[in-house]
Amino acid sequence: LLEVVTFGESMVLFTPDSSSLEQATNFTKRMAGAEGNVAVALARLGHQVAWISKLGDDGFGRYIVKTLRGEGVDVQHVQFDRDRPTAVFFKERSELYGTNVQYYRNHSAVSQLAVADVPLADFKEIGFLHVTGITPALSDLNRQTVLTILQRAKAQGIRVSFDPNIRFKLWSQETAIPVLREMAKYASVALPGLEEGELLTGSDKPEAIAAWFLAQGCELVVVKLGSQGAYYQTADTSGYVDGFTVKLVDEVGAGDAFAAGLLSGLLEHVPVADAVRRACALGAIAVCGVGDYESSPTRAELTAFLSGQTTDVK
Ligand code: KDG
Repeated sequence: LLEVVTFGESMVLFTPDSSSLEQATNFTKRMAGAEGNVAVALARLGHQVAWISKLGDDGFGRYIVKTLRGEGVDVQHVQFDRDRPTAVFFKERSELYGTNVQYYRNHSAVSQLAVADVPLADFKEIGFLHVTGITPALSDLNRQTVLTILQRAKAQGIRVSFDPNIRFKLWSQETAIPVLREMAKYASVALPGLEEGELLTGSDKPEAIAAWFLAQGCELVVVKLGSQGAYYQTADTSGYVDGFTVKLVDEVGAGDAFAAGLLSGLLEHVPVADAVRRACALGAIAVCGVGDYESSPTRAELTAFLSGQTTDVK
């Protein structure tokens, strides 16, 4: 039985083998995309998860679908578009200037994803529908699709988890903020980062950010505080969970791993603080390796990490 359904865009990611896009001659091909990352992280922990999207009917699209299927993600609702390509993007990371991404995703296949492509009626029994604020930024149709799907999910009693994932390279602040605030009204679980929370609520205090989301109708708000951990709040309980100390290699994808860890804990009905700790652990593990999803742990690796054991074979 499916536990989580998510939809959005996955892309081919090229990372230059040397530091900058300008200097690079060789690139490594990978897969990336927020919702797909969440799906892989959940599948690696043993959860049943489906990812829905449109991809180009091209080699990159087949690579993405094979990669996700290989990870155990249900891709039966993925469609291929003959006329529009799979999106690609490039990521350069410099010690001095941090990470910079360059997208080539305008008019990609997913921009045509419509309400009918996400058959909610088939998913009545799921634990969560996971959405991010990236999808409504991709096209006007995608914006309508996301908002309509969220309205229908709420009407059908499907719990929605919402990661704002604000990407100002995709849309302006003036356009993004009202749409993301609207999305918050349909969410059961919201996962803003601290800066995102500030943009959406006007406060930089985790408690006030959480209170705003609860007032929109969310049941659980988890404000991500990076290496500091996270703050969570529900109607009955709240608290801070410490982060884990790890060596940062590549921070992109940490929020997606965090979301997967939280959903995993909630699906297993562990106490909220333990679900948030699992989320922090997945986020910490994700930043230790290159790539968005590659270092996401299996269940055994997560257990070892949480108990402080190493997995060295002697
Ligand atoms: O969360 C990671 C994503 O940001 C990355 O995989 C690319 O989906 C992506 C996006 O739109 O930035």
